[in-house]
Amino acid sequence: MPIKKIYGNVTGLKSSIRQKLQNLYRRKVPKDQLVSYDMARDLARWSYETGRQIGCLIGRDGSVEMVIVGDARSVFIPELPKSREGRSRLRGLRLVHTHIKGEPLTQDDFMDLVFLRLDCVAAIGVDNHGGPGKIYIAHIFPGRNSTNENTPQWVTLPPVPCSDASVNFSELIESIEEELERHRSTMEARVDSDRALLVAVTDRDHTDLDSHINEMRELARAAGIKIVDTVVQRVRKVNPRFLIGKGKLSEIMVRALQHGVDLLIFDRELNPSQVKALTDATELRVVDRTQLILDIFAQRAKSREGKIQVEMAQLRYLMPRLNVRDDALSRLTGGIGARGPGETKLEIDRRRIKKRLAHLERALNEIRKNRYEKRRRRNRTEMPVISIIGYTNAGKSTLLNALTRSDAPVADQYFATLDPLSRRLRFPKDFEVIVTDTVGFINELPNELLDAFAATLEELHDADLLLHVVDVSNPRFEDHIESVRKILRKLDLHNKPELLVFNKMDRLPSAVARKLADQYGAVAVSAIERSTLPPLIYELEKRVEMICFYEQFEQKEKESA
Ligand SMILES: Nc1nc2c(ncn2[C@@H]2O[C@H](COP(=O)(O)OP(=O)(O)OP(=O)(O)O)[C@@H](O)[C@H]2O)c(=O)[nH]1
Ligand SMILES: [Mg+2]
Repeated sequence: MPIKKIYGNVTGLKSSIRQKLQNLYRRKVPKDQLVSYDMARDLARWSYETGRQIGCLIGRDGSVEMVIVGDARSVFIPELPKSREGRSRLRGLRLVHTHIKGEPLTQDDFMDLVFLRLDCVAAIGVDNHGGPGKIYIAHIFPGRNSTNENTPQWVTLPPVPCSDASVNFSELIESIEEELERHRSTMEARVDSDRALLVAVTDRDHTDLDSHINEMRELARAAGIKIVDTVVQRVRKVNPRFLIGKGKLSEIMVRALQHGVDLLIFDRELNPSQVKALTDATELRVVDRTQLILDIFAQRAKSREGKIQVEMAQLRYLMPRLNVRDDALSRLTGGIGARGPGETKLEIDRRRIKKRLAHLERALNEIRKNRYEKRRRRNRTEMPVISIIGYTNAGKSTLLNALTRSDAPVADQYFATLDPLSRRLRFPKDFEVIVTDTVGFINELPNELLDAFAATLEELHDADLLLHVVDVSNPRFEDHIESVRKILRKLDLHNKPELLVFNKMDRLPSAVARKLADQYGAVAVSAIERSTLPPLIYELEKRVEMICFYEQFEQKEKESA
């Protein structure tokens, strides 16, 4: 058997002590004991002699996996190998170490317990004669989920003398695991990767926060992920360098364990070093809001153009993240962001990514050329174009269907539509227009996506009128309008004629809906009730006539000039 190393502060240790420590690797703790009395006695004695803490990491079968020597006040546990059970389970190791002044468990001990996902942590007090005094034991609190933020993270057992430490370890650990399992199985049996903990770092007030969290939940749902719990880090001002304090991190670790999840979703875009720091500290997979949105797009993209654009966005997101260390990156690419069209191609190699991007760019140009041809032909028919735009899930596709009696896919889901779709609409006065549907917008749409979709959205420049659909039943509809307009400004579309449509009026008392519509100069409709559409059709007809009239007028002006 190879000689196992003694870790930590070994300089200056007498060789006789070293030998004894080495021999610990040959010992085995009886299955139902946390630590045998003999071992506790020896650890106490040797700590007394050396003035240093001594610790053992002990496996479930009672064998000593690691012997560590510390200083007078602490032991430092080196990096542990990855655990077989996965990151959402206890590691199957317990730390038993000495406290030479007989002091109770310290904050560092609790942090080791949480961050290393130890079965438990125990401190053996050393008495004035070098004998084993009291033993202090703590384990993770296996309960869960009460939205109550005061849920304890760990449980400390009442200290007892080592000599009559009656804790039955195997029973204790069994009950902890059972408890963890019980809470997990009360949730639908889903694979780990489909469930996640949401982490919100925020300076918002409460009402704002609720809808913000709700939106994150919807985004996760659209990506096929269920948010099982939310941890909120409240800050007065978000500080990118210290996004999350150690205390919050340990809360996150414990909740992840309690829920059996190994995926953290952050409610904002994280920079590469933040992702690295977070994955290093927690060993959990970390996904930010941008990656989540990219993932949804990747899952939804159907057309060749859509797929190319999403892959380009994914690659552009990945590029600046190539500098971080390998394992963090493999967690990153192993994360949900790696699904979809870009999946097999996310090679971790900058040069190849660049080559791939250039290739995609060329393919996209090709498609664009064809599209340009198509557009030119369409422009020749001189049919006016109305483009439906708006926040995601506002009911754009439903309205397109209702107006043009088509059956474009509709879903109560973010980003149901990715590919633009055009249909004809015939007005009562017997002239026709083209109505197009577009990808939905969202607050803080990632730049990578906006860039990638610029080509698709370019069609909006051909529109004679933007039909801005708003879900007026959403309490945050004003923010949504603002987010959409912000994106329009970025796309240089803010000077296009725009007609606001307040949709989903069926969800509000009609007087309220009409009043709001008046206030904003909008037309109130319910896309699922055709009977509410005539005022909108009338207004559209009027606007389009006006626009066409002006165009003809301008044309004549030009000709006569
Ligand atoms: N109650 C009610 N629900 C509506 C109305 N219009 C649309 N919906 C529902 O809202 C959800 C979203 O509708 P979509 O038409 O897919 O919305 P969208 O704006 O195209 O969404 P994305 O393409 O995902 O951006 C669907 O479940 C629709 O049935 C409406 O007037 N009233
Ligand atoms: Mg849609």
